[in-house]
Amino acid sequence: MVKKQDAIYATALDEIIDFRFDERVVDVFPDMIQRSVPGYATMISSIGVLAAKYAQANSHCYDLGCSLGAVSLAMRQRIRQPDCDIIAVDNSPAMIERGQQLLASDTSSTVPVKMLCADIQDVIIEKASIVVLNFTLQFIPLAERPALIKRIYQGLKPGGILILSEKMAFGEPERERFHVESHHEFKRANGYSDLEISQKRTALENVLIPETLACHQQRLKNAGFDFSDIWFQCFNFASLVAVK
Ligand code: GEK
Repeated sequence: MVKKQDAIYATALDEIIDFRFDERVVDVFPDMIQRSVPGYATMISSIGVLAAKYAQANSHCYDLGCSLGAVSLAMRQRIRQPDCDIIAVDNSPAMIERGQQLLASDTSSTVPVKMLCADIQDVIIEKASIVVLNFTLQFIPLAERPALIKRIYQGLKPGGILILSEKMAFGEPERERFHVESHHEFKRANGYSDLEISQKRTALENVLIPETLACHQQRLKNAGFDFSDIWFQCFNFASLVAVK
């Protein structure tokens, strides 16, 4: 796939509106996420590796907030268990439309993938061996997060896993500063200007609400997960796994 370069925040804007996953974002999304999320490609391929191990026969694997379906495609390539399908959900119609085109051109596997345009809050989660929230929970209102995680726990089969990747907050100012500044340096190294970094930051301010690792782990525990651990981190971007 040819990656169109993200220049959405490259020129000074009179007014910066809250970030939305609209057609303009969809158009540049693979480039945007690759240049903005440290370790993104490693996380995607590693989720495929985890899917090979944890997918169960006769179960569903969920990719919640699937965007263009990168997680679904990585899982699909690795899953070998019979009667296992993938349900990919996003509430951006533009994402789902483009994601379905990419899925149609993927001939790497016969594992069925169903892509749905829906709010993840309205999707029934059942008979699940894997649920992935790859940078999605951070966009869900704080008050709604505990119930969603609990519903995921209840929908998982014993031995099933939740993979939860998030932009993290740190609480302590020195740690916060180190990670935020390192992330900005990562973006500069990938060609984003200071103007782009600062305008994007403003656009995400009210939309993407990060939490600390302790906060995520407590919520997972409250939902019923006895075990959770961080399996990947690069600067302020991390991924956890929780096992039922
Ligand atoms: C990847 N997982 O490439 N219901 C459904 N979708 C939602 C909701 C919701 N309530 N809220 C946000 N989204 C992907 C990357 S991007 C992360 C995930 C990022 C969707 C939203 O439309 C967007 O496509 C996705 O969650 C978040 O591995 O761009 O930082």
